[in-house]
Amino acid sequence: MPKHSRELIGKLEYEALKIRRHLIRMIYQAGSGHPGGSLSATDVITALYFHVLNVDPKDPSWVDRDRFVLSKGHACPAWYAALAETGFFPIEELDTLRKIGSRLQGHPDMRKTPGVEASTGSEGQGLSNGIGMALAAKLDRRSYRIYVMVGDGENDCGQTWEAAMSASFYKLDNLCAIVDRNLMQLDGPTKHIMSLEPLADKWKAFGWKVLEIDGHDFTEILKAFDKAESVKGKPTVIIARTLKGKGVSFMEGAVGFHGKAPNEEEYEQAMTELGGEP
Ligand SMILES: Cc1ncc(C[n+]2csc(CCOP(=O)(O)OP(=O)(O)O)c2C)c(N)n1
Repeated sequence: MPKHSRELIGKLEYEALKIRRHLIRMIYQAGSGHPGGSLSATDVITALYFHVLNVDPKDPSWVDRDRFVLSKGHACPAWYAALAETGFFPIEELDTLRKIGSRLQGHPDMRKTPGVEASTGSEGQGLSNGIGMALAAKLDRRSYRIYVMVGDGENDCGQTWEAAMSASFYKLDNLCAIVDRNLMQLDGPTKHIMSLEPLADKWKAFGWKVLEIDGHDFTEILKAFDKAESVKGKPTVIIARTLKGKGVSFMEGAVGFHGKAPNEEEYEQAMTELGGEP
């Protein structure tokens, strides 16, 4: 029997669809937010929370938990939905996104939200956060792992590369970065704003084990996480090829939905396409 059964893949596909519905509803109700980069990140985040991460929603600060940092913090609606669906806080709370006093702010706040390990949203800083956590695990001789998702636009930030250099210098094989390679950033295709290719070669040159996968194929996502866990002596980066807006036809590849909520008509169409009640 394959290690990742058809049943598991089906469950992850089902959970990802729920997360897509949640995040579209949350952003619509808030009237603001980032649907495009949330939808591209959804499948990797789903695989992490519903299969890979060793966490305890009832004890978010458990010392031996795996850590996840969403460096591209603007995609937090997908993260909040995964945290709620796995029991970190009530699902009804999702409807408070971006409201004054809510624990679910427009960018993740580690002081407010159970399960959020690092406050992010200022691009380029999450990998450094993850490196601190990975070094701490090594110093304390603990076996938890650290996962950091970065955007491809975020790879423009110099701090990402300083972090990349130090992670391999310190041989952080308990660290796995995921690049959400949706080929877009805030106001256009990454290649028009700052050329990133050859991206895999760059990460390799910085001393990382590099895996390249389809970031919407759960079999490939799970295999990559298994592989990352087996790599010794260096950190691993998974370059996940994704589609900005994945799952909602008029958001797919549409730069306009980087940071814009759907209007009522768009919301209803999106929910119909995602198989949910508007
Ligand atoms: C330091 C910093 N500069 C600029 C921004 C504004 N900003 C928000 S999202 C974004 C683009 C991010 O692109 P990417 O990381 O590829 O995200 P995705 O396309 O996956 O949503 C930018 C420039 C920011 N959040 N932080």
